[in-house]
Amino acid sequence: MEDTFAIRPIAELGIGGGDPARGLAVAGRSQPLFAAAEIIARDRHGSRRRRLSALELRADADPRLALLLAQLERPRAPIAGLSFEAPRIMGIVNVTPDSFADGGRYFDAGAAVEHALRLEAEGADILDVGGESTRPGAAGIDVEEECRRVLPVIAALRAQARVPISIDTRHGEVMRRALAAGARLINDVSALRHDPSSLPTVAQTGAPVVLMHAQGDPATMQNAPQYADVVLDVYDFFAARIAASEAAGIPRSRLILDPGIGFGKTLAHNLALLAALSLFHALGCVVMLGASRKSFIGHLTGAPAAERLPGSLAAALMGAAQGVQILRVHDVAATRQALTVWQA
Ligand code: HH2
Repeated sequence: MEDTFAIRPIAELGIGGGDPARGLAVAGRSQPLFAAAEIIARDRHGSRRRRLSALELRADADPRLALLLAQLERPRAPIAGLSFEAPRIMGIVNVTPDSFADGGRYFDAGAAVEHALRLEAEGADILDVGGESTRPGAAGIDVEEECRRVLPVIAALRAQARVPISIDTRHGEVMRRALAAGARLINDVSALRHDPSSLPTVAQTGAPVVLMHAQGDPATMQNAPQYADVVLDVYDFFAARIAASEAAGIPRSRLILDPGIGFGKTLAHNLALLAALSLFHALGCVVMLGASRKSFIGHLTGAPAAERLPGSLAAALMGAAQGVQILRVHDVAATRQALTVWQA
């Protein structure tokens, strides 16, 4: 196992109440500000944690801390024309017959476009179009069928929507054709590992990409997922995928990291990740969270997918309070309202 060295901003100074000079500002933003950080070091003997105040962290002579601190605080470059002073909302457009929360409702291209335009009107900053369900147990689909589903929707949205469109796919061929049709951003739940052509495709096209963590394939990923320490294992996974992306010619400034809630994770794994989202900022990328209507809310509350809006909003605000820059959600209007109140 490679050694892990990480810093997790903790102790939020409070909305509007912090003195920027005394706090840690994630990606150059004034909200949220953190008073301290947990320094985590893991090697084959185990992990050690200690706490430093923001002032102690700045004064520490360890060059590894200085590097992580610089990556934590550096403002993120805009992606697909979007800046990140405040959390952005990605609205989900599933052009699938079988998605877990809304399968079949927007399978028709016209219905999908209408739905996407409604999400834009409700305040979505990005529209994420997907043609393949990656819910637990889902079987993969043929690339031609995936293109038949998503390309007409992307082409129509390119003409009618003002916000950037992202393509949710694991396939290099779909990425290439979706970008040609007007998509600006790639969202890959396999972090460019599922299809060997995806890494070179993203490198050549210059598109920004979401690298999502998943353990295993959708068909089998919920069969007893295991981690040594889920939070640190996901952190190490991101570090490795960032290195692979940079080696292929994709700069860090074009990468978005998503811990992949529900993808090869138990309830305890999902909750541990939700509680530690701020850890991922020191990798120097935009961080994204997709918790909307997911099973962990059902496991905690018993609510079916259609009745998980309150839990989804709570999870979105947990993300916002930890500096997450993009929230991937089904319920855009409600999330926008929650964020407006959180930010006020
Ligand atoms: N979750 C899903 C699909 N794509 N992409 C990212 N980056 N993060 C996520 O958490 C994520 C994702 C699953 O949700 P959904 O699209 O609603 O369902 P399905 O995969 O069944 O279409």
